[in-house]
Amino acid sequence: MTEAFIGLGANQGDVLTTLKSALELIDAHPQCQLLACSSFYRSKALTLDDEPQDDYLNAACKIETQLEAIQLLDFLQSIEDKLGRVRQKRWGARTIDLDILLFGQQQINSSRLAVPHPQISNRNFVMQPLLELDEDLEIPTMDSLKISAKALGWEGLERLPEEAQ
Ligand code: A4P
Ligand code: MG
Repeated sequence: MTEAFIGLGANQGDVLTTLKSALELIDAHPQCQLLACSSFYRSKALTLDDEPQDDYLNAACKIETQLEAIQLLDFLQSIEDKLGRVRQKRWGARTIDLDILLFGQQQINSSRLAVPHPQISNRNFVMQPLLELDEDLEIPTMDSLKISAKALGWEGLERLPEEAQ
């Protein structure tokens, strides 16, 4: 059994409903159990070009799974497909993106999978939800999550108010 953290992001369509559906689908897998989910956060889109994109909703969840990391990736991609993800350009707008942020303390660098997710330390919309789930979370490729998150701050990021969660 492995404890894993998954990042959820969406900026197209009915984003809150889509993210909640993804969480239900993850928990419905016989070999995945949803242990906890962070709040939902609104974040400015990080893009690779100048084309404007809608804000994202981001969150993270903690699961326990009997799957191997690559099987979890296949499963998460099947959920993305089911929820209408169309793969256009890299970092383009999307109905749903599910990233494996951490898979136990494993470090993986294969053609399909990089874990811990290489962008964690650059993204407050990933670090703040992770902190909410586990203040003392240890990430093998990073110094203290708490200190890195503090250094990055809250620019472009806000927690959705309680009534909108
Ligand atoms: N892949 C490698 N490692 C992983 C991993 N740990 N988890 C591979 C999931 N997938 C992983 O992903 C492309 C390929 O990455 C997959 O086929 C898988 O084999 P994709 O979802 O098709 O494309 P992508 O998401 O555009 O690319 P990438 O590089 O995964 O981007 P990111 O890091 O997911 O960033 N702005 C805000 N505010 N909020 C966001 O959530 N997300 C992105 C996408 C950009 N800007 C954003 C946000
Ligand atoms: Mg991705």
